Amino acid sequence: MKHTYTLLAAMAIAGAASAQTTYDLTNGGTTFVPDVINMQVGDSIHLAISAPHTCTEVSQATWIANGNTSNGGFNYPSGVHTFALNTAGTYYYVCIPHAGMSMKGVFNVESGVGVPEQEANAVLQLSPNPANTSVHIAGVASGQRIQVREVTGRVVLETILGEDGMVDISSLHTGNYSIVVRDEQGNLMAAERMTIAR
Ligand SMILES: [Cu+2]
Repeated sequence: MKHTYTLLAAMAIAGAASAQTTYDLTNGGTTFVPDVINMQVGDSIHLAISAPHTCTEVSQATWIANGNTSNGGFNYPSGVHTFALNTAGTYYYVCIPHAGMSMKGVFNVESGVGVPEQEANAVLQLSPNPANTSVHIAGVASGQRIQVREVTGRVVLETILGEDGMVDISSLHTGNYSIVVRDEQGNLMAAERMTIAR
């Protein structure tokens, strides 16, 4: 019994240390599917997009403006590509022909220790972050649709941001999430990582 337990524990530790995930990213018409991917450093993207779409990294400012000027980062034409992201941070990308239609998405790449990198983000300011039972969202107008997603991409909470900017997250368990803001048409407006710690 003890032997079995020790073996399982060793396997769990080995798995946690070496686990790498490949996330599929494709397009449905002029939308990236999914348009938010939460991942860890070293995880990969398996990109499969049809012509004439591209997956082109841009600056945050360009992304917000629905522009299509490359920032010199990754820039994949239509087809199938697999690539890893080995530095933590938020990566913004668009489709060059359709950026003006808000065909865009983000990769939220976290460092392997489960603590998000702190970085300036003019789009969404979450406070506190790590959060406990509620989080204050600044940087978007009240009335916007807010989604809270697990690392897997599953939406676990959806609400309309009130005047006070507060979102009740007391029903969610501790862990890493992302907060995603969409407009009335469902277009991705902003995304930021959030940790819940208690
Ligand atoms: Cu496109």
